[in-house]
Amino acid sequence: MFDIKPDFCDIEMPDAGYSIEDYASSQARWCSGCGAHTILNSVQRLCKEEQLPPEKTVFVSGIGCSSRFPHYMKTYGFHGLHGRAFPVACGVKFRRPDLHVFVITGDGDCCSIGAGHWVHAIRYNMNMVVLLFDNAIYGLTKKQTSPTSPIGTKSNTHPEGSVLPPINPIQSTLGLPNVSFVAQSADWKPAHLHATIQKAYQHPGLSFVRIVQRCPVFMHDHYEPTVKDPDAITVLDHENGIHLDEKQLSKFRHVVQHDPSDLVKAREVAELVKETVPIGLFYQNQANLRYDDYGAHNLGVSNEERLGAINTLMNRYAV
Ligand SMILES: Cc1ncc(C[n+]2csc(CCOP(=O)(O)OP(=O)(O)O)c2C)c(N)n1
Ligand code: SF4
Repeated sequence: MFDIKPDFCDIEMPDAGYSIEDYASSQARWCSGCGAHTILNSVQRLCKEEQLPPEKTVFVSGIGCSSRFPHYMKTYGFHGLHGRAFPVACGVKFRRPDLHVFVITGDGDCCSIGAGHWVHAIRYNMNMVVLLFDNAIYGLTKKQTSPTSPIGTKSNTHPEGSVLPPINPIQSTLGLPNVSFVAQSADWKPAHLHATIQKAYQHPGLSFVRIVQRCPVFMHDHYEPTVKDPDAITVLDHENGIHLDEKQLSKFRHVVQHDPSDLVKAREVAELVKETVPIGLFYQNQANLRYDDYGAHNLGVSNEERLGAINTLMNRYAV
């Protein structure tokens, strides 16, 4: 007999202050040198800085190397089906707007099999942080062409080199209705990456962050020149953008001013990717409608009624 008590989500935790150890779970099993390690460190740091209660924080992923992320967090997590992180995360957020929701997805997971969900999650603009780990390849399944693989990428599905132009996830997201936050960073620029994740967390709505992520095992030749070339990156700077101090900013050779309230300009800047990798905040609009706000105001269903419905449903399967 299922009888979930209404107070199950009101657990009082001691106010001791959370440390990194309160968020770090088992040792990450990604390859040595994989860019995902830096992203994990940055997210754990953010959780500590923001003192996110682990029992009020959930990481939702699909399938892929990147999607193993929830296993390495001592929070709630949902390692779902390939391409299905977004609908799960939207369901969680809609029913539990009090939770801090993060989506971890790969370029195959988000831009291929999950592309339909990606489009609608952006449009629903629920308050969550989406981190797209873009290594431009299917890593877990050992090197198939992904929708973001550059033309000519030799892979197990295209031994002679891929033939189609890749999707630019930044440009595609900027083209969607109700888009409210789009940023890009690179795993080998940890200060910028962390400032980007902080800014994304503070945004009220869906923050879409594409992280250019090294896969040294299957895409070594693709990333190595970019990582080593000081001219390969252009920083988008603005007082309302991603904040870097003077010292951090001085480490970049190419810095351009970009006002993140200008959507048309943001789409132009996203094209820069052909010459360099632009990192920074492309676009932010805090005024867009959020479907989780709409839900909270319009559902009119109490916690007790919801739990009663869950208990009734579960009892159908209890013996
Ligand atoms: C429905 C379904 N289709 C295909 C697969 C096989 N599969 C598992 S991971 C993956 C690709 C992962 O690539 P990406 O999302 O880029 O993540 P990465 O491993 O590179 O982090 C595929 C095709 C699957 N598990 N489920
Ligand atoms: S295969 Fe690539 S993406 Fe996957 S863990 Fe190894 S380095 Fe990372």
